[in-house]
Amino acid sequence: MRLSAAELEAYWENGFLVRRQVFHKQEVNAFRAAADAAAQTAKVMAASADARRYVLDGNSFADIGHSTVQFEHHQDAAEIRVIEPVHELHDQFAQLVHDPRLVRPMCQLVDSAEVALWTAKLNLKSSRVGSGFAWHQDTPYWVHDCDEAERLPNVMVNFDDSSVSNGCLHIVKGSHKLGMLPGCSDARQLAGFYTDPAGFDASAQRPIEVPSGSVVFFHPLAVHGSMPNNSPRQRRGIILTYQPANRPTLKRKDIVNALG
Ligand SMILES: O=C(O)CCC(=O)C(=O)O
Repeated sequence: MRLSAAELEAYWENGFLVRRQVFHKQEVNAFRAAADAAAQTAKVMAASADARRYVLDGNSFADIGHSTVQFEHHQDAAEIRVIEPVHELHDQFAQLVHDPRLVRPMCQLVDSAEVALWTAKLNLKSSRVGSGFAWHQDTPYWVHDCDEAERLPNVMVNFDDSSVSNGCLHIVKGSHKLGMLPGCSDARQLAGFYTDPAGFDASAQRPIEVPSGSVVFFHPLAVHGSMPNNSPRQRRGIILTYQPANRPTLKRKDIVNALG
């Protein structure tokens, strides 16, 4: 389960590393069912009296306690795009946080004997109406909550076969070496969170086209994003982010040490 020397070298050189079909068909089916159940729960939460609904750049969000639910980007969208954090919404995801297939490599990437969860995002991308995500790095989102934002590697577990046609993740190879890049400065409310395309070479982007059950580890400074899903196929996945053990999570501020 540990990353080989060649895999580690590839991660540090490229800013990402793919391992194909780490999770078996049955496990993937359970993740899909959990994703659909979590989306139903999130819809109920977002419609509850406790939810604070708001719109940013024309897109709908709801904050319920320490959870944020983001809806798809078309007018009056009912489909959910992102739930963060999601590990508390379904046992399947609560257990996945501790899976040694993720945790052992993460200990190497965090450079710590033990790791804790930083955050867990369910990224859904519905068929036909699934929205893209503009180029960004993760560190600008996290730098105010963590003193070591460069020590927060991600792993995305793909629940569906992912390709350019259903809006797979794209990562700009080598971009993690550029440090924290300037954000955009246009009129969008969230412009500053999107990386200014002048700061990196978009031609170095690599689409992460993988079969379901595959995982991609990627650096928090790696510029990444995705295209819309105009296909008839969903693209569901979870992105788990880890940190050294005994540190609090991004949103709830509890400590979720990984047991794996
Ligand atoms: O699901 C996507 O479109 C990309 C997700 C992503 O880049 C992120 O959550 O940081």
